[in-house]
Amino acid sequence: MDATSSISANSSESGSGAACGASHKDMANAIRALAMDAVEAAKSGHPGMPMGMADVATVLFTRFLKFDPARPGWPDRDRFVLSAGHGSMLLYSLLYLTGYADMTIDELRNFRQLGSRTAGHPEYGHADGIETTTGPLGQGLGNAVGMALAERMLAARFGGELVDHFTYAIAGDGCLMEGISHEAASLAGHLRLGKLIVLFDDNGISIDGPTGLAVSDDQQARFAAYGWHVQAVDGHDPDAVAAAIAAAQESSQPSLIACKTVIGFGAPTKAGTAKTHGSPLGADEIAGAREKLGWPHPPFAVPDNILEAWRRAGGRGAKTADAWEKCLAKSDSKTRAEFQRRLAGELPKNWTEGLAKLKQAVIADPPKIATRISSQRALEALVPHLPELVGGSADLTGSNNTLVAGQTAIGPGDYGGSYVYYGVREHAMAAAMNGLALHGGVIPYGGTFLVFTDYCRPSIRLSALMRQRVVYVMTHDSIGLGEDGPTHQPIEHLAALRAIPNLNVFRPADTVETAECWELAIATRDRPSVLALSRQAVPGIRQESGENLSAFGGYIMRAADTPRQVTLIASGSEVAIAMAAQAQLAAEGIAAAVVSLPCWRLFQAQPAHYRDEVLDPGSLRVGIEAGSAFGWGTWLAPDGAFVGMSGFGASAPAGDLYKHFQITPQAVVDAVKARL
Ligand SMILES: Cc1ncc(C[n+]2csc(CCOP(=O)(O)OP(=O)(O)O)c2C)c(N)n1
Ligand SMILES: [Mg+2]
Repeated sequence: MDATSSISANSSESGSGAACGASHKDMANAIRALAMDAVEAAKSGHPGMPMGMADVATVLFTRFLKFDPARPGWPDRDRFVLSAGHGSMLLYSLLYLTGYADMTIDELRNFRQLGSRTAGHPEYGHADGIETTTGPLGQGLGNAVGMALAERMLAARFGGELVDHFTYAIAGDGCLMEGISHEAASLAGHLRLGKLIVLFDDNGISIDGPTGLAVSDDQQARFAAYGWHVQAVDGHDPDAVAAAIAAAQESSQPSLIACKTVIGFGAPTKAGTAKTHGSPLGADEIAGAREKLGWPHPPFAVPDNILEAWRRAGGRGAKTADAWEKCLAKSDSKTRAEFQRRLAGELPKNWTEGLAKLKQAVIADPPKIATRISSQRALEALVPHLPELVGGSADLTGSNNTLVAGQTAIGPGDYGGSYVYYGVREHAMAAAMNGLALHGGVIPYGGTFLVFTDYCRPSIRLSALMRQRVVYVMTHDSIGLGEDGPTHQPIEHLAALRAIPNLNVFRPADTVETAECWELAIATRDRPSVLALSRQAVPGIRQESGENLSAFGGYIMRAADTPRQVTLIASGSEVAIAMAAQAQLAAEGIAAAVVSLPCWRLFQAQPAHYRDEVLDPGSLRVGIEAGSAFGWGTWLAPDGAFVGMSGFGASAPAGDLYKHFQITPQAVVDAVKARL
């Protein structure tokens, strides 16, 4: 079944709208008018981009895009990403015009208002047809690369009958100026993601004015150098745009189509200038645009014949979707069940079996290993059960311990594996992982050093905002990494990550906790997770394997012998220091409990009585973490002590650094004795 070509073949009869008496120009002008009117009504927004790209988008949605507004979740639909998210009214207009039920004209009237589906920038989950949240420029491009990769990997697994679709993205000058676009485009070129087609809104304008103020890149040469198929067209010539998209579909390379457009097309005095970029055009300019475009209709009114033409374009994909559903129904029952399970994001039965065995084995014979190695052990236990796992690392595979037996790498034109060598491209890795997760059918995890979460942070934030199951495997999580020194030693990173809403930040203390945190990261469908893992070896501490205690976020690792005077609260590699301090204090007749706090967010979600039981507000509390104190007041206020870092680290062997910065059992004992 070649769904795409059947749509293209039908396009001339059902896609042009001519049968209903609506021309391409009418249909594109509907987008322009809705964008002008909605921005005017909201008194804010970005009319220029939708007006400029209306022709290109009309060609794409009426002649090429494989979609069915009645089945927005159809797994083999083409994906459309508006990377230039400020042009949100372009997407909202298209969704309304093509007939998505939840995108009503009232939603357009309520553009940018509280509770509307039509937020300032497209928000994933607010309406069907919004495939990803965009706004931070360039991120959408990275998402599109991940979606295109997911498509190829699923096609390799399930075959072209079930998985064979394009990923389209609209990107502006801003997206291409962003650093992330370099990484993402380079990765896509390397992997030869031929079903990725980027429509570049080549209007030569951004907020400050002509792009020539700030950039002289030859964008076409740049993408050609990445190994892309590159074309340039007049973005207001529908046939030229159509010919370019058709040619792009044929290419085995990812495609860039530079569409020369006029920002704010149709605005009589402001078109072609930055004045149309991000503010309402104003009543006079809009009246002039209506005249110039030949659009005499009142605000938010789309004449029946034009709306009908759009709805017919929206109906083009129904037959293909029917055929696809039949194809799925006819596939063998095992393949169908596995495909449906994976696309639904459900986990197979017994997927935790390997982890349970790992926990029992390390409790019986506790290894002294780094938690990054424990993470590798956890992956070894997970990978055989979870074919949907797509691993990777930004050129630190051997350090992040992200590649395990049974995984093979994907490569250019070869997508049968389950591991991605992302190269030194942390930004693109994180954005692509969002795209992989959003596409569905795969669960991405990827690694780098914890300190370089800074290079992933914009995408981590979007994983959290979109509630995507993405697992960030971040090793070398403190001064404990040693000799690489302060550039590589995270200090404020745990605090900064814990500040991101919806994100689960895990810092496990030993192999048992690492297995538990991995289990939570995979089981939690609606959140991304960061696993902060040590470079240096830590002892096995946990002695019970039954319940997943990390799921409580924090728990008593070792109770005090006599009525508790002190509570030592630590995470990760510092739990072992707390244990040693507890023993020293006991020898001096001071009763301390050790609390392991692998995930603050999960602990915060526990009932107050549980938290009080664990932290014992009547006891002296001491926090121990080889990172910034920022945020620790939550657990230590009003008069607890903190043993950790107050500045940058240094270059030296890890043991020397812990002594130098006084993150030692003795320092903990001293802090306790100074306060008791
Ligand atoms: C990462 C990021 N930086 C800055 C912005 C603010 N911003 C929104 S649109 C824009 C200019 C984009 O120019 P272009 O892509 O050419 O859009 P056009 O003006 O052509 O619509 C900027 C700087 C942003 N949204 N994201
Ligand atoms: Mg521009």
